[in-house]
Amino acid sequence: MKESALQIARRGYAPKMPLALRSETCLKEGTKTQSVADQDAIKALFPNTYGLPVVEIKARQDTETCCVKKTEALNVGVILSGGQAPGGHNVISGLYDGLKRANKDSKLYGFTGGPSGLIDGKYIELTTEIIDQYRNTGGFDIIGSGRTKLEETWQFDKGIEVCKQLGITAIVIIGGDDSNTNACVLAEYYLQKQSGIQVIGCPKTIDGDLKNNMIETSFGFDTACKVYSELIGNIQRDANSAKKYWHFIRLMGRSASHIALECGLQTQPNMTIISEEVEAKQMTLSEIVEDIAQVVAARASKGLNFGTVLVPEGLIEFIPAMRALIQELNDLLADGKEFDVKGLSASSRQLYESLPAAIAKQLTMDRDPHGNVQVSLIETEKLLIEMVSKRLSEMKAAGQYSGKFATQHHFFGYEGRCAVPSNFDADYCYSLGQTAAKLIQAGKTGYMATVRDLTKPASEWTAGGVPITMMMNMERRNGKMKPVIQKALVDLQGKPYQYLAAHREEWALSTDTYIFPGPIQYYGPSEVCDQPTVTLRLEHE
Ligand code: FBP
Repeated sequence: MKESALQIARRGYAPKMPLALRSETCLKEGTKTQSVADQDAIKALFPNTYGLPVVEIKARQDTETCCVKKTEALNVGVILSGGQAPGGHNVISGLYDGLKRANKDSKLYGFTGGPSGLIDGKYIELTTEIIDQYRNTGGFDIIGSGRTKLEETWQFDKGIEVCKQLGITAIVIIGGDDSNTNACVLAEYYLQKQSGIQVIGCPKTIDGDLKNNMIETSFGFDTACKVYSELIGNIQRDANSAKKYWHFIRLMGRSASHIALECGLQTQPNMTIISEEVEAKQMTLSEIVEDIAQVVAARASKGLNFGTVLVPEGLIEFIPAMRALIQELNDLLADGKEFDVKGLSASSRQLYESLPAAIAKQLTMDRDPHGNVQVSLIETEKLLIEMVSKRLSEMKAAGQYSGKFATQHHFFGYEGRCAVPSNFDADYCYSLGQTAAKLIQAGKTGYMATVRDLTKPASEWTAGGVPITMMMNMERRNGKMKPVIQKALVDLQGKPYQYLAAHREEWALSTDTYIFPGPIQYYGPSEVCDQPTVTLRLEHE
């Protein structure tokens, strides 16, 4: 197969790693942990994995005995779960290298097509030849991914059977909040059954919503945001040149607005809608439309009939009345039930019937396997264009607006999910894989691999593990209360949002505040190639 020059060059890139992971290591255990909320309920559901200590991987001092216990050859299985995120291949290559370094006879099996590979016994053995082809590449195509949920006892038992056949004693699940929740359920069950199979999770998702005090960012967020920001910057150059279009750009991120916020900070568009703010202010759809129309009119009064608006994919679910409607629809459509509008409450039905037909239809389409509405299929940017256009016509009739409103709409999501990982993601992911190998060697289960201090040079990053139960709370899913990892929404008190809010008015009306980040750079000065996201930098200031 013919490869691009960059593909060939990236194969030779040696990811940077924390110093502690390069030497013989020791695991330092912290104090016992608690779940973030609903402690009694989570403890009762996870009697074996609740309360474990946070662990940190340290370079072993001469006087210490090594506490990474397992030195024998290990057979390990790895699963990619959920949406693609740049860097997944590096988690796998880091894991492979870590296992092989500990014992060259260790084997890594990749379950293919996502979590269903474990249940169906579909796998490939990952050899050096295979791994080498995928180092520092984007995508999940090395073994494929899927959204099957691992949550039923028969699936877990099937997993034990498959692992026994292959001599597998540890599974690494690379996934988002839902997949890591399932990893924890699996770890608990395997301990209860004394199956001898450890389960370790790795924090993946471009959405950036798997983060907390212990997880600074999920992998893939950095690269995806840089790709989208390059595109937004290019559009802003075009808008500045042609001066004739308003561009409405919807950005992926199923629920939280971290991607929109990060891209807003990287490119400084005229407007960035943040769903969490909409919810906090209890805004209606009409109020959002009014805000946009006012900015369009204000720019028009200065002769600027162009601009950019960033719209987070998850917006619709953060408008309180829409959220109530979607919740009712989720419950009504749970378990593949037929949709009947009569099942909605009076207020939700009224709202549902007032929506443009295309949007109403998009709201009732198939749920994902976790019961969530597939927001990536809802074209909010078009809905907003339609409603803003209508509002501007009213304003024109009332003599409050006299500009032109020609529009373009865009949706950036898939463009970034499989991009060649930035140096940050390549390094971070490789380190996560190495960390997972260390946790397995130390006999840990029910942990998520962590790499922290990410705004420092990679050599100073710290690695370790955090008990997954620590990140959990109880939430309503598919009409039932379930233990899940708490999703991190944009913190309205946090520095990244505060920075955006402080500059909002200036960016709305200006012609010279756009930033044009350009494409991701892989080779060159560190300040061009190795910078983490603006979000991380502001959070660590
Ligand atoms: P994960 O949470 O599984 O990482 O997926 C994130 C995401 O890219 C969302 O931003 C998006 O809404 C969704 O996946 C789309 O998924 P799909 O391509 O399966 O429809």
